[in-house]
Amino acid sequence: MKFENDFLFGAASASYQVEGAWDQDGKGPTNWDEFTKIPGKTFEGTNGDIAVDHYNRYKEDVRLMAEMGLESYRFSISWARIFPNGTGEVNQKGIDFYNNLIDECLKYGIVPFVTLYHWDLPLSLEKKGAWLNKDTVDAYVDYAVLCFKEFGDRVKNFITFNETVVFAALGYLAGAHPPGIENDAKKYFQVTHNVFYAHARALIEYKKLNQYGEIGLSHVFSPAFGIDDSEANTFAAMHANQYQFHWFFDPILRGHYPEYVVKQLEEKGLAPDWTTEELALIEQAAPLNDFMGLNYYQPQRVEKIEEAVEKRENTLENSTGAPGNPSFDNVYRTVLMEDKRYTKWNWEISPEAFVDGLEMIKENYGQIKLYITENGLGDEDPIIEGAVCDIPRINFINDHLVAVKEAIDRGVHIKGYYAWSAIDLLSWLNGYKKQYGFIYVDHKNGLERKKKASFHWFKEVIATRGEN
Ligand code: BGP
Repeated sequence: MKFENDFLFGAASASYQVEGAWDQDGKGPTNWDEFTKIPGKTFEGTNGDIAVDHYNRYKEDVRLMAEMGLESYRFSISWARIFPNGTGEVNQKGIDFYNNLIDECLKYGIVPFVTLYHWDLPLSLEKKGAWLNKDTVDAYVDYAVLCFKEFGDRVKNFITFNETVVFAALGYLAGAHPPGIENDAKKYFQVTHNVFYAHARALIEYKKLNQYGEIGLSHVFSPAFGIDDSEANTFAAMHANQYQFHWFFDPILRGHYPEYVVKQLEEKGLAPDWTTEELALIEQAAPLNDFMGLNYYQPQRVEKIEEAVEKRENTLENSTGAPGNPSFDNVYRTVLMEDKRYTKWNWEISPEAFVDGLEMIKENYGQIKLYITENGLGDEDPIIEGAVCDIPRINFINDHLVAVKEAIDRGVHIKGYYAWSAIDLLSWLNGYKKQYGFIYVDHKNGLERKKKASFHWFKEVIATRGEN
């Protein structure tokens, strides 16, 4: 495989997972600062108070990324560093931090790819109903505009939101993310709509500023496949894709919600409270998306449920929820299959399904520009004589890069690949036990950074554009 010169090789992170410094320099508290302190909510009570202290060590981290030859670094801004209360007073020190981080990237020619919202919401907004409250949308638009004005001269790639399905579903169906509510489908759909509306408004504001950069959003991409070709399971896959794929991609790229889902939600009284103005703005914004970011980890294998199951199990060991759980409407469940490969956390490893999924995007949404904004292997990395030998990660990323190239050759428009993650970081529910980075962080030794085997391997991949 050989990637074109304008294809970006990058790696990603998110503020809460790396920065630490949770109350340093005027940052306000967030929903996650509070949530992780509730007993039993995270693995062994881990939290991001210190994380890997990227806030104080960003220079060292960016230098290591530069040494790896990274062409782009995707990171998120913590809203509460900029607006400690979500709205109102601005914290200049927060702005200074991101200016410094951006400049540090640019110093080495690393393209900063900035996510505005990667789940850490200022606590004052969380307390007022978070994304259920349309005031949060107004506050978000103000925050986004401030970021465009402060950073848009040097940041040419903005992601408005990361993975709406995850924070909405884990927050309001599984109860595993803030605000920890279970089985409230009405609220879940309302949150998704409010986020799409916020995305639309931010896009329109961005374009008004004529900053000539790119803006889009990142969705988790977990295409559903039936466990066999039976009619029932083919239907289950179609249904899952309508709710988990089209519900998220259609409003962004087509400007309206999928009819199949809308009709069912209306029948069940679960349709969001939406106004014609909001729907019109979503439609108006659709052609303004410059790209779509895809976070791909695994596909879903689904089977139709014949008898409704009431019980829903959540496990901290697996943030996607225990396999076998029914969908919110009891139509299908996800299944582990004997002939598939899985990570230690039961996430399926399937570069083949990645290629099929990317083709699905092309069939449905044509030539929209895509960035793979996350892909990686969560593992407990083996340490042999002091060296971090993360060979399974090398194999995983290699196979997924081959899949990306295959999709490009089949005509899918993909312009970059961001490994999750640049550096080891806090896994939302699995603490520091589950690692993803090219750079190891030694928690027993003052958070010392170490290059993993994958660091040297990825450096070679970038240098040769994937040829070796
Ligand atoms: C994505 C999130 C990331 C990251 C990743 C791995 O859904 O955008 O922030 O956490 O998943 O997830 P986990 O840490 O649960 O393994």
